[in-house]
Amino acid sequence: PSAHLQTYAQRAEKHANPAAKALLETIERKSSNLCVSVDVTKKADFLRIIDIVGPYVCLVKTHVDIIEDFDSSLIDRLKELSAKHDFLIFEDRKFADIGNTVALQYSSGVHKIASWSHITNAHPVPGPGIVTGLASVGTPLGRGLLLLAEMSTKGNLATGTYTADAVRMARAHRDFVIGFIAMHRMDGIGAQAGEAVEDEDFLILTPGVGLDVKGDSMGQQYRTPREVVLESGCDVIIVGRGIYGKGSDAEVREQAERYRREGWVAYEGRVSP
Ligand code: 5FU
Repeated sequence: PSAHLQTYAQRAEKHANPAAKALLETIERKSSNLCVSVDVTKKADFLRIIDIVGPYVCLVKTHVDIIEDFDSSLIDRLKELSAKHDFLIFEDRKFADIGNTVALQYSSGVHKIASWSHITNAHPVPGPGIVTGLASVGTPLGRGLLLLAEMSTKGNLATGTYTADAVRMARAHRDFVIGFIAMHRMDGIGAQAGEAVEDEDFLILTPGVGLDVKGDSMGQQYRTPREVVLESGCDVIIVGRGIYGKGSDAEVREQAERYRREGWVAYEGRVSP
């Protein structure tokens, strides 16, 4: 059967990339396909929210460049929380430059992303050199890359042949590119006639997930976990303001539990209808 009709555990066995395998195993172990995006600007808030949602997530997504009081101790604490609560880390860096530059941005600077982030992502717009550049840093460390094949926002340009070309770029780098940021499954998209792609299993991580509102004032569009996981076949739901934007710690915990449950019920409905 198509990969998304198999269990996360079955799929984990077939992945060679260490980050993809670890993510699938974590999802299975914690019964959670929830990734929380912690888009806050203060170190203390960032760590507090992660400590609250940690038990309910497989993955924590970061934008470390928005943290005003960033320093290397933040990364030490983040790694401690990752071990304490058993989740992986995804820096949503959206690299978009030439291979040589992204290799430096990934390994160096203030953030040294490759040294702590299991997964990161890149726009395919510069062409395959962006993957080669990031792989030169990430592959020796056992990291995984997602390509942005689609986006969640109104009017975005990642559609049609652009999306198909992103999938083809990923197929040429199967050891390092573990999947996509996308709104639905990419199975067979962009394949040449006779190209054997039936067994491919790219992970689909999907932002733009919310249960209470349809969007924001800047083009974000939300779908429910059911629409994303059951109807569109995506693997991980990414939720930001729907969880961390809810006020009290108790409410944040409650929303994390709620999205974990909704995401998991949708997955169960998919693999055993
Ligand atoms: F690639 C994308 C995309 O297409 N849409 C997104 O929303 C990434 N995102 C990220 O997911 C965005 O940068 C936020 O960090 C997060 C969504 O946050 P929200 O608060 O759930 O809207």
